[in-house]
Amino acid sequence: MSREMTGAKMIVQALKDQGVDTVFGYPGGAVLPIYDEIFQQNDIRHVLVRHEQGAVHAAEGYARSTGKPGVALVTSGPGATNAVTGLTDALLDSIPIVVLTGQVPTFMIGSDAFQEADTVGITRPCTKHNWLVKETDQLAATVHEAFHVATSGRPGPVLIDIPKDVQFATGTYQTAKPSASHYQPQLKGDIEEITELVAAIEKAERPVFYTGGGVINSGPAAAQLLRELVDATGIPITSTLMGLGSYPASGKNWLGMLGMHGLYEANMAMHGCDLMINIGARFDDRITGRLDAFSPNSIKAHVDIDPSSINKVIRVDIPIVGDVGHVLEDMLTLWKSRGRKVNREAIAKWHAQIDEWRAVNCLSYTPSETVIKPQYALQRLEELTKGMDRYVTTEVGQHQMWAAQYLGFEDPNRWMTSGGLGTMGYGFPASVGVQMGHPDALVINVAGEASWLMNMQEMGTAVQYRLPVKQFILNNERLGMVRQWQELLHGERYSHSWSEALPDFVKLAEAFGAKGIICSDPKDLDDAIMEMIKYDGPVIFDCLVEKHENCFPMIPSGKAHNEMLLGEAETQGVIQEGGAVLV
Ligand SMILES: Cc1cc2nc3c(=O)[nH]c(=O)nc-3n(C[C@H](O)[C@H](O)[C@H](O)COP(=O)(O)OP(=O)(O)OC[C@H]3O[C@@H](n4cnc5c(N)ncnc54)[C@H](O)[C@@H]3O)c2cc1C
Ligand SMILES: Cc1ncc(C[n+]2csc(CCOP(=O)(O)OP(=O)(O)O)c2C)c(N)n1
Repeated sequence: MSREMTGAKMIVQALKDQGVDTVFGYPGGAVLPIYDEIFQQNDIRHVLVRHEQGAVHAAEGYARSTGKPGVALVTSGPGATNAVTGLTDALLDSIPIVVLTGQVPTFMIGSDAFQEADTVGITRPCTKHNWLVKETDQLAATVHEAFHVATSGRPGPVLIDIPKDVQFATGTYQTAKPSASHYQPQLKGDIEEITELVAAIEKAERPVFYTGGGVINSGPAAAQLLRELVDATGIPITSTLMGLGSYPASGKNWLGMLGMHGLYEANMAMHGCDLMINIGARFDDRITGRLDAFSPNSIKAHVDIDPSSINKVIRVDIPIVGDVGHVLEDMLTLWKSRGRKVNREAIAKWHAQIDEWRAVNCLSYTPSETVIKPQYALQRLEELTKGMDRYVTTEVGQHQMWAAQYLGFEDPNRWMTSGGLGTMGYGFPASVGVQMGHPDALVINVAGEASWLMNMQEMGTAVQYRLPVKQFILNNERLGMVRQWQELLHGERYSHSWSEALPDFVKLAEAFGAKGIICSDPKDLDDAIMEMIKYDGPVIFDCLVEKHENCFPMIPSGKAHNEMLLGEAETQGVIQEGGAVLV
């Protein structure tokens, strides 16, 4: 089907044809023709954010929680530059989003026109791909290609820069033809490599699954297949921050998160395993620690859809390029056809060893009756909300790590956090995006007060669209994660890591027309959390917590897995040097 229409109308039509129901955006001169078209239709909801960074993070939250691509629309110049942090965030975390930017008219490009910025130049390194469209006839096909690129293979952010004259001009609308794209990533893994991996699993005595965000990217069917394979083999499984929920936290083979602030048992299993099966993770430095000491005696397999991810950081013995879902399906078929063999005796011994590491109870902390410990706040939040239709976003810092440690995720797409870029200010707008995608769900942003203030303007968005997002702020009046590093690694010189002028969060909530709750006494915490959950509207919960609590376990940068600091467990003297357990 081809039809004549203006470029602006084409954009809106192409979004509809892509099944888009929500766009997060902020208008300006260079996108007014598109806003005019949005005004004249009812199929796509436009959410007016308060800052373009918020639009992109909201699109990320929407995308991660729904499995559909997120869409943001911003103007030229400052609109586009404000979107850069969100684009980079989505690139590092492999989140599929399509960002549309207005541009000055084609005949003015390069003339230092009002609100002109070289958007494709600026965003080239922080997008998976970007386009400047100079012909209205190319517009619809470019939008369709953009959705294909954003969502295929390793997902990521794409950007289309659209000059204003291209929006006004008339051209021919082209419908989507996905098969026409040159970009067709490999989905099926090499069956010989997969067979080699299955054979290695049969022989392994201390195997471990190391899973990551790629399982979530692949879709819910992949998480289901992963569960089947783990149950069928009985192999213990850990996950990165980005993969939480792929395997249920209540599952019997679950080791908890690994890495810098991961659980002792997960990191020790990675260190001591003889077969590491990486499914959709990228050997990030928060995981590997010191590279020459990383899991020294294991055979390593790596399943990843992005060939450039393989052997980038760690050389592997069994590389498999393909989509997690497809590869797991082939693994399961082979596993069943070969008679489902594992070395049961060795694996039982391996589990016994892991149980010893687990007995260290690395998440223990000193409780308090007078002050709310952040860990306690999250334990109570978990207890009072688990089983609910719950989605959690976070900001960045200690609270983020405690949330990963103390909240349990049973399903994929329920946990949205900024892992790769570590963007303070991500969580609140992301929660707005999640709530737009799941209007009836309980959406909680676990925040630190410093991160939260970075995009607090989105309170206006939450109130305007009646989004009942809960902002659960663990307020330590410190840049907690920075303060912790200064305490442990910089001789307790607390250089600029606290704020002397925090707002009254209850009054702030009220100023926006939302509800504010403050809690400082552990005895009041349950009631206050219940009040937050039950309130039908946006809430800022100011949870005043212990100011100098440290987040453990912790592998200091550049150290090996078996050199982790355990905090409480260590001071109780249960760990020997080298990681052996004394209990
Ligand atoms: C303060 C702070 C502390 C942190 N501490 C930790 C920590 O202790 N532990 C931790 O785990 N992380 C931690 N992180 C996060 C860390 O920085 C990385 O973001 C994270 O470890 C990367 O996760 P991942 O390996 O799963 O990769 P992702 O970034 O999720 O990448 C996914 C990988 O899967 C591949 N992939 C994508 N789609 C598919 C598909 N369909 N099929 C196959 N492959 C696919 C991609 O190519 C990529 O290689 C921390 C972050 C912050 C901000
Ligand atoms: C945009 C941005 N600036 C700076 C940092 C560095 N940084 C990481 S954690 C952190 C402190 C976060 O403080 P807060 O949000 O209060 O959380 P807490 O660690 O206290 O839980 C800082 C400054 C960052 N990650 N992102």
